[in-house]
Amino acid sequence: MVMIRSKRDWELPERLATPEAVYWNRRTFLKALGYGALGAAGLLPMEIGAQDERMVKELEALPRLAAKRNEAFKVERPLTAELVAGRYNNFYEFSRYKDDVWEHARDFKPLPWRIEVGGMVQKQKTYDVDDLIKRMPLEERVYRFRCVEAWSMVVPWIGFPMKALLDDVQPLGSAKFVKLTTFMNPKVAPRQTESRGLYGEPWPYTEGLTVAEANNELTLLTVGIFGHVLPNQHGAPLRIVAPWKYGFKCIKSIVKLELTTEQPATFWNTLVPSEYGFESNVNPALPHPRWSQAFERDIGTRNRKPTLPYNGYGEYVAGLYKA
Ligand SMILES: Nc1nc2c(c(=O)[nH]1)N[C@H]1C(S)=C(S)[C@@H](COP(=O)(O)O)O[C@H]1N2
Ligand SMILES: [Mo]
Repeated sequence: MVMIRSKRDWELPERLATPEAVYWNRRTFLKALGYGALGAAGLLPMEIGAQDERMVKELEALPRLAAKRNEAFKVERPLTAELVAGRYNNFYEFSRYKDDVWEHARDFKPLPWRIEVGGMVQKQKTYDVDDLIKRMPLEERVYRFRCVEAWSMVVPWIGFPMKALLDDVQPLGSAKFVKLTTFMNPKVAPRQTESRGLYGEPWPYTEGLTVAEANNELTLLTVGIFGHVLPNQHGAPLRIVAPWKYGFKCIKSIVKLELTTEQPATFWNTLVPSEYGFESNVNPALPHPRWSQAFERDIGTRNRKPTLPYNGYGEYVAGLYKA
C-alpha cells in the first residue's frame, strides 16, 4: 500500500526531525487539540500554527553541526519532536514558565563566547566555543533526559565527553569537584535581578559534579541538538548533559569550569537543600519531598512510564556510588 502524505499533514521540515518525531509530534499536536482519535486515523488535515512556523524558521536559521551518531546509546522510546522539546524548557534566567522560555531567550547572543577552565589544574585555559567545536571529538548521542519534576524526553545531543576537556587542562590530583557556572547578564536575562529579592535565587546559576562523574564517559559537554547548534532555550552555546542525573544538574550556557577540592555550592541546592541534593541521581525509589519519582511523563508521546534507576544508565555509573 502506498502512503500518500499531503503536505498539509504536518509540515515539519524533514531535516528538523526524524520520521518518528514527525509522527509523534503530529499526534501530540492533535491530542492537544482534542482530536486524538481522528488524528491517529489520519482524517484531519492539519496545519501548523503560527508559533510553530516561527519556531521552525528560527531552528532552520541555526548553523548546522555534523557529527556521527554514537550507536552505543540507543533508547527504547521514540525521539521527542524538536518543536516539543524546543518549547518546554527550564531556563530560569529567562522565565519561570516552560512554554515561553524560547521567546524570552530570543535576543540572547551566544556568540562570541569564551569558557574559562581553571582552579586546581596544571594548565589554566580559556577557550573559544568555536575552537572547541573544531578541536573536540564531536559525536551525536540519543539520551533519555529526566527532569526532577517528573517529565522526560529523548533527544539527539551533539557534544564531546567532558573528559576530553579535562584532559586538556590536566586536573591536579587534589581536585575532587568540578564547579560549573552560567553567564551573568541581567540585561539579557532580567530574571537574574528581578527575582533575587523575591525568591532569593543565588545567580548566576551554578552546578557541580565530582571529578569522577565529570570524567565518566556519559558526561557530555553539549554544543548541539537535532543536527544544529543549540538554540538559546536549550542552553546555547554550551551546556552539560549528564543523563543519569536530574535535569537541573545539566547546567546551560556555561562560562566557567573550576576544579575544586571542596564540594561547590550550587543553585538549587542552595535555594532548597531539602529538595535538591548535590548528587541527585535519577532514582525511582527516592521520592522528592513533594511528589513521587516512581513514574514520569514523556513530553513527546505524553505516555506515563516507570522511572528507571540512574535513568537507565546504571551500567555506566552505578560503580561510582558503591560504598
Ligand atoms: N543556567 C541554567 N541551566 C539550567 C536550568 C536553568 O534554569 N538555568 N534549568 C535546568 C533544568 S531544571 C532542566 S530540567 C534542564 C532543561 O533543559 P532543556 O530546557 O534543554 O530541556 O536545564 C537545566 N539547566
Ligand atoms: Mo528540571
